[in-house]
Amino acid sequence: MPPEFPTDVLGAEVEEEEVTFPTNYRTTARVQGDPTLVKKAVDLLLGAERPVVIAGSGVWWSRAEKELQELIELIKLPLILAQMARGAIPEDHPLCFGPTRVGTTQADVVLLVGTRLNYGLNYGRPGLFSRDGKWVQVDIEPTEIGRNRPIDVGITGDAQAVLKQMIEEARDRCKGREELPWIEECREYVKGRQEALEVDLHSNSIPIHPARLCREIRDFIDRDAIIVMDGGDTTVWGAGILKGYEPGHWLDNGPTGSLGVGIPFAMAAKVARPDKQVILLHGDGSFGLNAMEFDTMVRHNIPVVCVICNDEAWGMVMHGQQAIGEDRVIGTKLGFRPYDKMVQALGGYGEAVEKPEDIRPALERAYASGLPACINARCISIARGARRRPRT
Ligand SMILES: Cc1ncc(C[n+]2csc(CCOP(=O)(O)OP(=O)(O)O)c2C)c(N)n1
Repeated sequence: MPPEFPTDVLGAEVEEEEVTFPTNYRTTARVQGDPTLVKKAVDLLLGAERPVVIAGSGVWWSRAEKELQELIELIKLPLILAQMARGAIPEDHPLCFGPTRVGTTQADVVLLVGTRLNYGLNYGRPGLFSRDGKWVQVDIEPTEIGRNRPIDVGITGDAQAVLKQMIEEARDRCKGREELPWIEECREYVKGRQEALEVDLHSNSIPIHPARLCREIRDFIDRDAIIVMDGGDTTVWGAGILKGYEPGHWLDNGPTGSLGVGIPFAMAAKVARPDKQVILLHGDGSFGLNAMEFDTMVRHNIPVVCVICNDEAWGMVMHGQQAIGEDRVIGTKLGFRPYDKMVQALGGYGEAVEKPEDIRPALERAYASGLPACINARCISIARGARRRPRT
């Protein structure tokens, strides 16, 4: 590998006492929110009939999980989690609705904490979010506030610090506060969505339905497994079916959808937390981008288990093409590549899976192997909600 620094710099010798090592070079100060705006935000939340909180990765970076939980329990607010905030609050908490965009079309007050209105939240697109609702946004980066839509109360500040301020402001005003009927409506909505998914979760179809694949993974992995996802439709299925229960245990393509991050992320997660199960759910197209990093994992003995939802396509893009017309499918069919054999050849564990009942035994064998492993599952190519998509 060519040096990235001039060799004379790399080879230079210095006396240790001449060096200032980087200790205490970061402040522990947290940016507090403007108290007037904090009060306004709490007034809005306490006066709301249909409030919703959407929390994103900023909650993780600021380690604000405890405060987030305290606030939603105090005011009794339904919570939606996006990206790295998945698992910030266990997703079986009665006020936590995971990634389901519950109630956003009817909400009269929306509190955004540490998240952009990025593509994961459809940029706050009208129609998906209520038009007349009041919006409160808390973000450490002032230019993010109001970027994609007008904000009624914009609070620049650290998520943990501002949530603490909101808790202090709300505490005495919440004595005897009961749950709004709205929360039950949210629960009913999520129940309905889950029921609609039941058939797919238990599908026996061959090739395998992605929902069945995700359910098998969900039922198999430990509650504190680190979940990594990379792909298009695959990650939409995975995000809706897998659940986060621990802060900082969820890594995906992030706000720009950058494919190829899966193996590097999973590898880093396993190195950081060797005691944990790391599961990587991958699309087949995106797997190809950094697949050779399996060699790195073999050489350094990093036993990540990767399951490929192999729909033989750049699925999400292909489905977009198909929505215009079958004749518009260009360059997105990939065929079934034996990635399992590739991983085997590199010294890892590899297995192809064709039938849904073989997924769980394959997961057991992959984890038991103690090797970096690839389960290459042949799946049907289907977008979540495809039945509702317009066809022309
Ligand atoms: C680096 C990068 N290139 C291109 C895209 C555009 N893109 C979004 S989804 C997708 C298809 C992904 O296919 P695959 O990984 O097989 O997952 P699937 O959609 O089939 O589940 C593409 C190409 C992207 N998000 N990132």
